[in-house]
Amino acid sequence: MVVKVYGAAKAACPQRVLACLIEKGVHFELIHVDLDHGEHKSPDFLHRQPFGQVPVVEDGDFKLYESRAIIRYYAAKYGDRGPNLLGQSLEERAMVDQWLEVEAHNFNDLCFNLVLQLVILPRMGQPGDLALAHSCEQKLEKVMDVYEKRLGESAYLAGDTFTLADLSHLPGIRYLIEEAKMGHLIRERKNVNAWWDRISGRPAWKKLMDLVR
Ligand SMILES: N[C@@H](CCC(=O)N[C@@H](CS)C(=O)NCC(=O)O)C(=O)O
Repeated sequence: MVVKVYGAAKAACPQRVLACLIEKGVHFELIHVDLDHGEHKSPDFLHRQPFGQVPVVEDGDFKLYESRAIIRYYAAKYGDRGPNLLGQSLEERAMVDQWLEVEAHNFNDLCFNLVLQLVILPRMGQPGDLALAHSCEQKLEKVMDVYEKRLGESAYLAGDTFTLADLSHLPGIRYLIEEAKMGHLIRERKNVNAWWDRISGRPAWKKLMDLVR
């Protein structure tokens, strides 16, 4: 069964899902949703995702939205295939959940706002709010200090192996480094920098970047 992924290849949230599907060797078809022309707000699309956002997956009759729910689903569904992205013991799984929550609630909002103000709004011909971007950058410095300490204790966020907790950061950090020119947040921290090199060097992520570019 080919999984249908509705989204835009260049958007971060669909990339989170695509990275997971590639890690797990799941066949997918990407159905482009034209965000630039508001296709995600059309009645047809709202029928699939009532908040008008990508990604959405369709797997036979099963439909799911919210990128982190989707990656959890596929990591569990294909638990016996490819790398274990969820952790083995109850405690390992709880650590994966903890860092997935940190990504969603401590990291993502700041990262998204920085990219919005510095990249997306200017690209749409609107000035970004530089004061807001600066405040997000300052807050993200503090968040990354926590990551730096954590990654001094283990090679990956949830422990010794790559999991969804790491995978979930890939799209946002790539945006920060390559598009928002905020690479110093990563590069100036030894452990975070080594972790980024490890996770962005994975064949699945490189394959996705080849597809996207
Ligand atoms: N929490 C949602 C967020 C989805 C989201 O923000 N998607 C963005 C693309 S990365 C989008 O559709 N933006 C258009 C919009 O919000 O109008 C998820 O993780 O799936």
